[in-house]
Amino acid sequence: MDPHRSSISYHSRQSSYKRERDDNGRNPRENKHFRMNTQHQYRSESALGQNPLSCRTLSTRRELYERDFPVYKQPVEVGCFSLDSERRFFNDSRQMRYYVEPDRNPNFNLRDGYRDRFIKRDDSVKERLDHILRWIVANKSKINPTGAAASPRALDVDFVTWRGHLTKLLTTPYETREGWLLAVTRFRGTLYISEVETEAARRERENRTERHEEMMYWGYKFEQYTCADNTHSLPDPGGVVNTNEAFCTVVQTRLADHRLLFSGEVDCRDKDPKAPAAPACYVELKTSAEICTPKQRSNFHRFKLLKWWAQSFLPGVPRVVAGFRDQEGVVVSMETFHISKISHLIKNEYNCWKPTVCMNFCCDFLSFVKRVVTEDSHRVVYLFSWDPYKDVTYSAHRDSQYCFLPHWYVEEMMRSEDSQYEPKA
Ligand code: 0WD
Ligand code: CA
Repeated sequence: MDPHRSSISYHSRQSSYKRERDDNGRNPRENKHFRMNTQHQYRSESALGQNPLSCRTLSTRRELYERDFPVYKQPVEVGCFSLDSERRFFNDSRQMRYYVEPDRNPNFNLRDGYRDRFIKRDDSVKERLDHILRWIVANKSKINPTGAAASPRALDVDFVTWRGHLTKLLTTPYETREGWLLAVTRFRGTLYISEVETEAARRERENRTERHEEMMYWGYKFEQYTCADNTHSLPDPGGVVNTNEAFCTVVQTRLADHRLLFSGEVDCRDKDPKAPAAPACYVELKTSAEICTPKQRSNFHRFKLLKWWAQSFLPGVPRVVAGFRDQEGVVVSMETFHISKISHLIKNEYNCWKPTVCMNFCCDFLSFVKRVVTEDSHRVVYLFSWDPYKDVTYSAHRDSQYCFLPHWYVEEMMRSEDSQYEPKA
């Protein structure tokens, strides 16, 4: 079955997605499209196969993405929202916290409170894009400032997703352990991307060791030692850590010709009222094992800094403050990493990751999604699947367990769109 001609639920085996070879005739549209930029032509062809408009898979091989850095517009914060201690949504910044710089050698005990002052979010509950969609419904005018007349679609963006999903895409060409599944629905012209937990991830989540569970707490405990609730208070390490609470920024930006709207959780902001506007005032907090050997330093550069860079670069968060901890969970030193300097830091690492490969892969993946996801319906999900050392493949599913746009969202968007065309009284 040809996935381009039919989006009726089908589930062919991977081999059937492989492109039909097309050695001679390409159609005139392709020639026109690819004559614009000869260099891009060859790169795209090698990433996508001989015939970019009909290929079924996308390669993740690094060397295919080593070209000029694509245009990535300065991300603009268009709003924010908060999730409270019971995971309730608020269209405001009530969960914003303020960074309080600790000593250089702070001796924070990250294990404190794990047993008696920790409320853990239920991570078996899948929230999909719901919080972002709630924000969109509450803020539609902010996304379409010129009014809907300028655009036939409900939202004036190409993609809506979580920042964390984009981070996974950026790091894919270098990922060797964890695959991913991304569900995509085209609805009123906009592509919504929502992660689906893989079987492997579910097994890992359900079989975490006690040590692993505790270590996941350490990152949140570090936030509690370094964040205050307002500009003139101090952190309260005696309080409860509740991982239901979150402050999320919503940003708009553009990657090449892809207009993106995404949200990401922000740990805290600079408390100086003269600090630059968001997202430039935001601070990402991290903990990491202390670095004692050259091998550990090299691994930190190769793996950790890649993830840290990708996550903060996307929303335009300029710095990561890291607490380095020992085996017992005590923070022994602090270091600030400026996102714009990370690529220099890793330059001496042999065969290291490259920001341009990350961004070009993400860009080509989004182009691939635009080409594949043609049927506009909240009832259809295209499932993109990737495992390390493999190509990206996809399947399409109608009225399936993968549908993720909630009824209240679909109805609200249809209602408001219809009302735009009502004659003015
Ligand atoms: O259910 C899921 N599979 C996911 C849910 C995956 C990714 C995100 N989310 C939700 C969470 O509800 C969270 O509130 O999105 C929100 C964060 O979105 P994001 O910023 O796009 O995600 P990401 O960049 O992966 O994570 C940012 C922070 C993490 O900080 P660290 O320093 O560890 O990277 O969000 C937190 C965590 O503090 N976080 C979560 N908190 C609760 N539950 C989760 C989660 N599943 N994932 C990340
Ligand atoms: Ca963090």
